[in-house]
Amino acid sequence: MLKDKIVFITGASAGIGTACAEAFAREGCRLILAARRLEKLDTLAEKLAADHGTKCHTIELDVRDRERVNDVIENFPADWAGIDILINNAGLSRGLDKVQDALHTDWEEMIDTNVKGLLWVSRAVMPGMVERDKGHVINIGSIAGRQVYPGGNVYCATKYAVRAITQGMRIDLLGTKIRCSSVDPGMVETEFSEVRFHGDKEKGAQTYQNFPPLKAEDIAETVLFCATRPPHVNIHDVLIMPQDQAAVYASHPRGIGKDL
Ligand code: NDP
Ligand code: 8X3
Repeated sequence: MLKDKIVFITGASAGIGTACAEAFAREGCRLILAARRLEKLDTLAEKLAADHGTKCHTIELDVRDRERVNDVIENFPADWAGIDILINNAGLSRGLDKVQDALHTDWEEMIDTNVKGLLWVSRAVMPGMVERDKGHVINIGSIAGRQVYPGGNVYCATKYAVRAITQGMRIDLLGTKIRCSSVDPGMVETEFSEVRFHGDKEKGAQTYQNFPPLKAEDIAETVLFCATRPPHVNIHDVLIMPQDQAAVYASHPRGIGKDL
């Protein structure tokens, strides 16, 4: 069903983005892989080529840089221009501080990446989808876009924004054949927490010690599910949580190594 489809994944150098690349590569897709760490993308592209014969186009891209986003997308080689699926995954959290204590630079980074970056990429890709009257935009939201938790303030605000933007996209695309979905995970073990704590690996790892978190592959499978429904079906959103996480800050402390 997805053979030879062109899938553009932002934030493909780690975590959920990498897992999505692997999932769509297994389906025979061609992949545009974007992130700031080009060497990671190139290594991933080599692995996917060896494992599945996947054709990849890798791009060093900071989604916050609107001019570069436009330039890159306008100038894709002709055989990469017809993007079928856009996975807006690039995103991050910074800090877990109270509003009265937080760093404004953390706020700017989150808003510029999670909200404005998603918009810049979507604005550049969606006109081509509308012209071709086909495509699927899949935004990675979060449980944090549905519930606010202590210290989550601005990160949660960005994910509430993603939820609003996804709903807005669906309304704006009404009458076209373009689908728009969001996949909203609870806690997933990736580089996310290390990034949240500004590179503190130990503190990042502690986040995942209380109960078995989701794996990036769980999210990739869910994204793939959204992308493989028949054309008359649009999955609006999927909330996916670890079994031991009933709400964003209500979890069962099962303990380390105690798998379900
Ligand atoms: P990771 O930190 O493992 O991966 C984040 C990815 O985003 C990396 O590939 C990173 O690449 C990329 N990225 C960050 N900033 C930019 C930027 N300015 N331009 C381009 N790429 C960027 O985290 P996850 O895989 O967990 O996060 C992916 C998405 O999932 C995010 O939107 C996150 O908010 C969301 N999410 C995560 C959850 C979790 O618990 N982990 C739960 C719910 C949602 P590079 O640094 O190379 O640019
Ligand atoms: C990431 C999940 O719970 O850390 O979006 O906000 S959480």
